[in-house]
Amino acid sequence: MTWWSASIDVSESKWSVTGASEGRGAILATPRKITTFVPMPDNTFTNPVLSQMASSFNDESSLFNFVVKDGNGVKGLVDSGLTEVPARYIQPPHHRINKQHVAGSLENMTFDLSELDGPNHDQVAKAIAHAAETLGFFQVVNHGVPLELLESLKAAAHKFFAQPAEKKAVYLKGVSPSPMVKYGTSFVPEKENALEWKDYVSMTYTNDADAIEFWPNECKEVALEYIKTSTEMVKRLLQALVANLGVKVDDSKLAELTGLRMVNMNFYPSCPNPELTVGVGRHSDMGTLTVLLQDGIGGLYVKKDENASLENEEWIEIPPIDGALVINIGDTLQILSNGRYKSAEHRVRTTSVESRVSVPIFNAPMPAVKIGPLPELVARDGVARYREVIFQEYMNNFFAKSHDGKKSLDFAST
Ligand SMILES: O=C(O)CCC(=O)C(=O)O
Repeated sequence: MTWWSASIDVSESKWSVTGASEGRGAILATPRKITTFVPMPDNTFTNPVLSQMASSFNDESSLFNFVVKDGNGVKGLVDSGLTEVPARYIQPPHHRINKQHVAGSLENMTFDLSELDGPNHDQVAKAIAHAAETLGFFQVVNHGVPLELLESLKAAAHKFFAQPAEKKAVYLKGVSPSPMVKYGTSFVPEKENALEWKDYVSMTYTNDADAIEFWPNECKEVALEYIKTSTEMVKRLLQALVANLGVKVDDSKLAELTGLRMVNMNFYPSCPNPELTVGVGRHSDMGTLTVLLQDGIGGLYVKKDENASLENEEWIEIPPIDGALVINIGDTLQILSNGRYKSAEHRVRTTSVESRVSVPIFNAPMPAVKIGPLPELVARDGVARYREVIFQEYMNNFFAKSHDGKKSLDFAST
């Protein structure tokens, strides 16, 4: 039998497997360094604590197994006590969130949706459309989602991720009891050179009965209520945005464009090196409209001018506002509007202070729906800026690549 030693240098909290040894079950300890020897009959560590150590955060494939395949997630890494991010999490400089590129915080872009029912309807609808045409991001209050529910959603997210890895890992891709529930980490870890500092659970809505049967107990009721209470708001926003384009789209078509709904719970553990990592890399959302609840930690940024080069780009923070929901335009709405509405490029920084949670609902077309620029707009503009695509194909392309700004839209470009 081969015996291996694993050592922890307590002073630096670096864990590493230091090599084979014939020592037997010995534990050597000094105040700064502990070394222990464990049997390796088939290259697996049996003691869970040591196996964490051994899946050394410097060895790429052990790290990948520990975080991605075994479902420990970034939370598992952080709970192991590491004090430096492993190399696999270090982003190339142009993906890091550099304070010099932050151009302030989003102001005067919070709309009171109750005003859509009163004498200020046109003014508010116009302001919403203007936000959609420029930044692609805004915030809303009096949105119809109860404020207590927002608090319960954040608490449910914390409760889900606080569970031991084995409880969450039952929802890993390939073993989850339903394809409608997926727990994971980063975005597409198999394709990413640098991983994102985020764990998530994603729940796709098909019907109430499936949600109650398959979604995780810790969050199913609140997530379902969130979908139900936000549906009317999404419809009203889309009606206002479509009306502003001067075209008629009936309600059944609007329902088709938001018929696929996914509610995610995102967990961003505190990070020892926020300057080197990202919570979510630069990307736009694939769907029609995203509704996002964020907690009070902050860290969500939107790119100000989509055409700015990497050197000149500026990012605006979407500040947490108690009781507000963040809305952003997705690729589908940019395509439908023939480029008039901007699918917003955004990203999330990490922080060493505290863990952050966010709860987006991605409202997207049903997979079989064809999306393309509305014909009236093509006739008016004299050009179709996008081709017609089946949303399932758009989605397949979206999930096949790592986050890279607005490159997802290239799939539909003419
Ligand atoms: O956590 C956030 O604020 C944004 C999350 C996000 O962009 C995403 O899940 O795609």
